[in-house]
Amino acid sequence: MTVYSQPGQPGAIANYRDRYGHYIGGEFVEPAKGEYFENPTPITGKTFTEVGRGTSEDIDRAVDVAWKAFDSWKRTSPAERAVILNKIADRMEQNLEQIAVAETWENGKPVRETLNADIPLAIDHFRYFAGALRAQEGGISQIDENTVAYHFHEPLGVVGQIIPWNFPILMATWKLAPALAAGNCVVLKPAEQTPASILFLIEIIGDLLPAGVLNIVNGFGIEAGAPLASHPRIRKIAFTGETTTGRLIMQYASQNLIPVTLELGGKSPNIFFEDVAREKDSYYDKAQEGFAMFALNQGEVCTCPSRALIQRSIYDGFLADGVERVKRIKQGNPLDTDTMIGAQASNDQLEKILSYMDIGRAEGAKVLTGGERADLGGDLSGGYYVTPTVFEGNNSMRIFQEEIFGPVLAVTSFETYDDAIATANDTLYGLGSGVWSRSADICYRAGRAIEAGRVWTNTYHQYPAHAAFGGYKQSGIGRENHRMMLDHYQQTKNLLVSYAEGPQ
Ligand code: TXE
Repeated sequence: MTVYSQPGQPGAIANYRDRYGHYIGGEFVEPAKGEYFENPTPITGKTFTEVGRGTSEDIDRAVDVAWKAFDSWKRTSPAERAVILNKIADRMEQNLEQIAVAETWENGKPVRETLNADIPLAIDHFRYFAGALRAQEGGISQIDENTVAYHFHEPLGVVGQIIPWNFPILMATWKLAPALAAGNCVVLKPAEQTPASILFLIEIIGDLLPAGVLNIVNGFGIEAGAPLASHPRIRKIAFTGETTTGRLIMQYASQNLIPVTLELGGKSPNIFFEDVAREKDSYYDKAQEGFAMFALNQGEVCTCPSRALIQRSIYDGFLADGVERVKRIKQGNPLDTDTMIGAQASNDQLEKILSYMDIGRAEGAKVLTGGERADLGGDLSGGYYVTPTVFEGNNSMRIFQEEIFGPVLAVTSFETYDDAIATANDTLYGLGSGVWSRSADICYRAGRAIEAGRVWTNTYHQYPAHAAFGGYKQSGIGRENHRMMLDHYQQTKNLLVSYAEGPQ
C-alpha cells in the first residue's frame, strides 16, 4: 500500500502551479479579462490553484491562433502526425505516476484507478489513433472507362471540444486523439470543476505539438463554452455532459450548420438472469462484481450501471450477496492505493446525490446500505464523500429514471425475459447496459434487444480504444473511440476526373 503525498506537500511527486491561465499558441496566457476562479480538491474541499476565467475574447483569440496553425498542420502527412501521437503516449507513460496523482488530487477518484485505468487508457488511445490513421485509406470508384471518382479524407479545420469533469484526462484524450490524428486543430474547454489536470498534462506534452494546434480555454459553460460552441469559425463541436446542455449545444451548432457529436447522460440497466446463480462459482463471483460496479469512479460515469434488474427466482439471495459485497468497498483517502471509492468531484455533485437519496426515501424506496454522506475524519472531513448506496424500489421511481451520477444503485426484480427487456428499455436514455447470463443465446438476444449503444455481456466498464462508444435515444449522437471516429473529424473530398481525350 502506498499513500501518495498531496501535491504541494513534502515528498509530492506531482505539483500544481498556484495559478494557470489559458493555453493558447503553445504558451500559457492571461485571460483577456484578467479574472481567475478557485479550484478546490474534492479530497479535502480546499482550494489548491486558481484558473483563468475565459470569455468570448479568449475563445476568439484561440480560434484565430488555431486557424493559423492549421495552415501547416493540415499539410503534415499521416505518418508525421502518427509519430507525434506516439511521442505523446510515450511521454505520458514516462510520467504516469505524477499524471495519475495530479488527476486524483483534482477529481477525487482513487489513485488505483488513475494509475491502472484512466491514464493507461488515455495513453493507449493516442497509440490507437496513431495506428488507425496509418491504416486509413480513401476510395476510388470507376464511373466509366475514362472517368474516375477519387475519395479523399480531409480534416475539417478548427474544431471545438467541451468536456466534463468525471474523467478529465481520458475525456480530453477521447476527443483530442482522433481530432489531431485526422489533421484538425483544436480549441478545448475543460470543465470548470477539473481544469487543472489537463493543464498539468499540457506542461508535460505541450512541446510535442506545433504551437497553436491544441489550445485550451478555461472557464464556465455560459461564459466560455457557449462562445466556443456557437463560434462562426469552428467547423465541428464535440461535447460530453448533461443531456439538457447537449440540447443547447445543438442549438448553438445549428446557427453555423456545423456537425455535432454529443455524449450525454445515461441510466444504464444491468440485468442478471437466473442462471447466474446456478452455482456459487467464479462466474457467480464475477457477476457479483458486475453488480457492485455502480460504485466505480464514485458512480460518476455516464454508463454507470445504476439500475440492477434481477430475476425474481434468484432475487433475494443474489441481492443479499451483492449488498454484502458493496459494504466491503473500501472508502478512503483517494491518494491511498488501497482505496476503492474516493470523493465526488464537486460540492454541487455531492449535494445533488444527497438530494436524490432524500427523493428515493420520499418515494418509498428502501435503503439496503449506505444512504448518507461519509465523514472520513481529519483533513478529509471537508471532502465530498458519499457511502455506496443501494435502494430497492421500482422502475417508475425517479431514482430509476433520472441520472444521479453518484454511487447510488436502484434495484428491482423481473419475472421473464420479456419483462427484463421492457424494463431495461423503459428509460429516456440508451448509453450503456449489462447482461449477465451463462446462456449465449440469452446474452445474444438481450444484447440485440436492448436499446443502447454499448451492451456489456458478462463484463462491465471496459473501455478499449477500438470498441465504438456512444448513445441511443437521449444519450447522444455519434460515436467515440474506434477508427470510425476519424470520420467524425473529416470531410470527404470527391475528385471526379475525366481522362477521356475528347467529348464523351
Ligand atoms: O454538466 P454540464 P454538469 C451529467 C450528470 C451531472 C450533470 C450536471 O448527471 O450530475 O450532468 O453536470 C460545459 N454551453 N453529466 O453541470 O453543465 C461545462 O462548462 C457550452 C454527465 O457539470 O453539461 C462543462 O465543460 N458549454 C456527463 C461541460 O459543459 C456548456 C458528464 C459539462 O457540463 C454550457 C458530466 C453551455 N451552455 C455531467 N453549459 C457524461 N455524459 O458523462 C455547461 N457547459
